[in-house]
Amino acid sequence: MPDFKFPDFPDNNKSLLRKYLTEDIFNQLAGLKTSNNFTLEKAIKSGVENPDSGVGIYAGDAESYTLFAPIFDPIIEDYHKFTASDSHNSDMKPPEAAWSNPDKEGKYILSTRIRVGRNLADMPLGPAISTAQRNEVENRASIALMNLPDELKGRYYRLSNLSDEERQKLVEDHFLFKSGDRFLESAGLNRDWPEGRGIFHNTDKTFLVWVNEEDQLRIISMQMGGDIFEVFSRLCKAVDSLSKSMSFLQSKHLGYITSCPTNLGTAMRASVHIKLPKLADRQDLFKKITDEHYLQIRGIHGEHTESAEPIFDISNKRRLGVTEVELIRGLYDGILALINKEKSF
Ligand code: ADP
Ligand code: CIR
Repeated sequence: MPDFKFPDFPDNNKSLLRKYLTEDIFNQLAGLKTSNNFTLEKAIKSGVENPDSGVGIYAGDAESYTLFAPIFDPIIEDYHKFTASDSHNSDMKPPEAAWSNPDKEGKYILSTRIRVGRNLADMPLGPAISTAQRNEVENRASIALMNLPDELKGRYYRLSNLSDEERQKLVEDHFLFKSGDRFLESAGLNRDWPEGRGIFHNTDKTFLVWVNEEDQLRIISMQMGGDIFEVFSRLCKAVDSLSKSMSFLQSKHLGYITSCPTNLGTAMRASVHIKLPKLADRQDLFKKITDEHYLQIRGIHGEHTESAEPIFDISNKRRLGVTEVELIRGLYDGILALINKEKSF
């Protein structure tokens, strides 16, 4: 590790990594290694190589979050408003009474998607996984996915067996992850690409599972329109079924453990693609409402993309210290506030 020095962050680096990595913390952690040989150098490579990172750090295993706690803890607290003494609870039981669609006339919400990330309890996370372990994850996932009930039934497609056209079409239609993400590349998450990666989906593509991208499993429920309750109910059913045949990495304090600290806890991102032409011209108001409801605005082609049309991806920003049901409720209320404001112009 002789060349590993305190990073020379450029001024335009606004990441949480830069905000919290002091020389003291660096010197304290630089020589440490987890049992999977994961180091601080590997953890911060993405944030150092990509100055436009918002966060800039990844974990190689559950132990990374404790061994490197002096840097992970303040980042987790800043992002999720969750302190080292807080606790996390999960609630994936859809409430008895269904919530109504926040956009009953179908004028604003184009589609709804909810995903959760999961990793296997007995494996390192993607940044520290070996080729053989990653292939073993794919093997176990494809077997578990063969036994799903009813509308969840579908087929697993290995990324290496898809033609470029098939892959591209799935990406453009918002069903599949893109290839070559530079943040994941620096984090070691693209090693051996496309080996061990793939996508499962049912016939209607309302239930999908990504295998071995940023997390070992991304379990996804999505459909056109704004029926958030139906999308959430399908996701809960799928996660429940998969939990019977796979054991997921979790801790009492951090909930489900993921490679990126922004996904800890519920590992859930619930989003709508929503058309808001008037609010698009009032960025100050738009941001005020999303901030009040702890929501994030992304472009509609996924993270780190811009929206050319006035259509936005609006999702819950926090994932830790709040239950899944509470996050869905928060998204619902925030969407309602955005639609009401849009109607008021
Ligand atoms: P993730 O949610 O998995 O963290 P991204 O922001 O990269 O990651 O989004 C992944 C894909 O999901 C992208 O193709 C994006 O367009 C699509 N997507 C996200 N939200 C929705 C939605 N509400 N409706 C349709 N597609 C969506
Ligand atoms: C970054 O730091 O920007 C990337 N590593 C992704 C971080 C996770 N996403 C997010 O906060 N929206």
